[in-house]
Amino acid sequence: MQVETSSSKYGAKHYPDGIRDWKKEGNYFCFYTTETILEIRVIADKIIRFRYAAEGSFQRDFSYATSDTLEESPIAFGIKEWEETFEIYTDELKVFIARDNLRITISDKEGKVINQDEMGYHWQHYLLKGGKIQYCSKLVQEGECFYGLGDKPTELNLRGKRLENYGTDAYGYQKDTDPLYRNIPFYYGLHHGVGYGIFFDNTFRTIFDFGKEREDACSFWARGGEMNYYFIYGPDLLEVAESYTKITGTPELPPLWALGYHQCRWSYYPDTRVKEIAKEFRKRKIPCDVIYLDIDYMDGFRCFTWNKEWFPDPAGLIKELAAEGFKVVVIIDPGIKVDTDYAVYQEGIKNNYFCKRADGALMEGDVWPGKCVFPDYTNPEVREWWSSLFKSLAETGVRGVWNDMNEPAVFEMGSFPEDVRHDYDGEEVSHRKAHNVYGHLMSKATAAGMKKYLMPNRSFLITRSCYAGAQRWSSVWTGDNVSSWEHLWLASVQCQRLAVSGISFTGSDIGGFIGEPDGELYTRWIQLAVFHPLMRTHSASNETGFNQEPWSFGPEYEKVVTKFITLRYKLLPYLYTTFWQYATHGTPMLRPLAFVAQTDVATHNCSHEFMFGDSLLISHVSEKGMQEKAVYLPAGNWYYFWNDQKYAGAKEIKVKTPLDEIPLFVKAGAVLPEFPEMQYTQQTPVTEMLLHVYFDDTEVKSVLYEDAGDHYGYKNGQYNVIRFKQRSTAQQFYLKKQFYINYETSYKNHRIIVHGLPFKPTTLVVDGQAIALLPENLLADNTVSFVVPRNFEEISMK
Ligand code: MIG
Repeated sequence: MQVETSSSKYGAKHYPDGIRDWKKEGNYFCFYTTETILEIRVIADKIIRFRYAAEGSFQRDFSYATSDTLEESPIAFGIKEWEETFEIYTDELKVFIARDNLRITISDKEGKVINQDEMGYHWQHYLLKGGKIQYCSKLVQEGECFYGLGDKPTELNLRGKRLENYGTDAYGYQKDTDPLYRNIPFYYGLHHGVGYGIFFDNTFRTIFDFGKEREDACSFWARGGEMNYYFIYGPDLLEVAESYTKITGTPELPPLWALGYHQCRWSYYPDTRVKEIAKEFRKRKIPCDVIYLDIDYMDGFRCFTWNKEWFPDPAGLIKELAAEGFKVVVIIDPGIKVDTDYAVYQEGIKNNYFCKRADGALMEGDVWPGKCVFPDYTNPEVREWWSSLFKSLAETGVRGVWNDMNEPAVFEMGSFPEDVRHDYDGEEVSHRKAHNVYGHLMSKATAAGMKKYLMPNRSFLITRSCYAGAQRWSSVWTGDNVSSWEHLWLASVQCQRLAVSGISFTGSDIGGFIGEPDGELYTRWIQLAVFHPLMRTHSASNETGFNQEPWSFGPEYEKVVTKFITLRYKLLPYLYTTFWQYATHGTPMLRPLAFVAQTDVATHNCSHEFMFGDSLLISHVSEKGMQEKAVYLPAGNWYYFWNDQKYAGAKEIKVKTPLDEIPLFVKAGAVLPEFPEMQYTQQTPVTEMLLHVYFDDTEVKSVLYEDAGDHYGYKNGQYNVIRFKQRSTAQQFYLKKQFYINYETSYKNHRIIVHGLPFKPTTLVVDGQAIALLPENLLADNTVSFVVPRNFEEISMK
């Protein structure tokens, strides 16, 4: 054992000494040094879990992040004993453990180093507060870039930064504010074209240093708990993302309406105002599916109550809105008003459900209702109770819930003091260990309740705080942002980062929560948000009376905003398919360019652009008055969405950016499905589904997923997966389809529009039958449109 000097806050640093003994049991290995035990668990070919017991005994092996469905798949692996190391190998990886200091080197099967300990594991007594600080340090590899870590409002590549996770109500945060609301201790490394991930599953305050303190060291530590991390190998970053998402769990499919447009404000009230807003959308023909009720719908901010004066008949209001195609989402905060006449308070007190301080007094703090107490969501019994409270909301017709203030946020104090006690599923811990999962477990209990009471309908949840894995039950938004151009960029970076951190279902408050955007900023923000999985306008404009609705900025802007919200609805089959890919494979819906072209260093620091799904590349307009934008296109061919101009990638190009266009590219060869225009999802049955096919002479695959858009029939196979393969040549267009079909769509035909044909076609053959092409089929010299039955299998054109 090697020991360094100590200070009054921290004890000496302890480094493991040599391996004295080892054992293998099933798929795990243990290595014993004088003090420290290292457990290595082979989870899969490319996933290895490392756990360290500082002084001879492991803590309870328990996680709020990992999915119950995570299987440790039986695979081929083994161990070799070398003179200086042990080597654990799988078909994909080699893990070397140094005999004299326990340091780890991980390489691919050819021996190329992927990740290597610098000092590796070490620990230190936390003299000031008790417990042990758990460290691990790795070497920064040449040219290494770092990504991930949830919602950090900073450059996409985290190299040179130090960041931490301790959920915080960061009202009006700015670039580089840290920490923010969410706690996702997961990062990626990329060097020499090879990507990997490290998920440090520890709920204490966690800190990551990506070569800031020492240029050549990447280290991460927690102020308690255990060093417990998953190493996830790619080499493709997207594959790392998929594996991480499988470890921490994939979501169910959301109701289709949740992918529509959401309108929110702090707050819409009384009920007549809510109806007015809804009417305005329909009158102006601006599509919208969801209206939110912020805190003012409640009676004195008491959760699960309604303000009788402003909302005398909530069920009636919701019914009326439903008839117009609107769903209602209501906010629920964790703070329960101290009020002896209030049933939720009474029940919680009676059953001992609220958090207590170390001395046994209730944890009391001021939030919106005044003095409040707070449920201990880390107690499974409390979670069950909390879930049950949603019965009345569901019965009133509420279809989604918005969990706020759950970092937890407390006025004046900021959050809970660290001495607050928590059950932590039977472990009994202080707030230091439970803080980062407080909002996580609140949202988990909320989701469980809404799901139960809304059955057979799907429900929707949005939460502000969470820990890794919350994507299993909730969406998130980026919190209290500001109406500024810098925040438009932050929204883009934060959503990309959340998506590669397992949480794809995310968006920002369009237009900014704090402050007042002008028409141009609002319009540019709407254009970006069409390509965010969650599309919601929200603002805190109650005080000033400022309005932030799509029509608030005058007719010129309204027209463009309407065009883009309409486009959102046309793209729904594509967005929904992308969600399905995420839900089934864990593939992030938003993909930073570094994740789609990782061997191209030009993409590594690119934060202005990203892909939404397999086929669309977006680069938002980022400055006031911008007339033109430089866009980097990764390798391959791309069509400009607005005029079908074709570009070859692996270079930067410039496009004009008039107010009614955002730089938007379609991957050549792709099939892009499109709904007809609508005012809300499932307004009328879709009678014809458009398929835009973008000609290319390389082989390109696309997919379309369809189901009822609600209910759980898809879990019993009631869905369609249609796979397209375009294999055209310069002389012939050729599209082939394969499908699994078990859901009856309302439409029977596809209108197909082929873009960018290099020739003027004369013959069209559909499933072996020649069909005459008439002049009206030619939309332009290189654009052809025709109708085919939904179940076609093969189309060619010369
Ligand atoms: O202390 O419910 O981030 O979206 O409108 C502010 C009022 C509390 C903060 C949320 C914001 C919400 C607001 N809430």
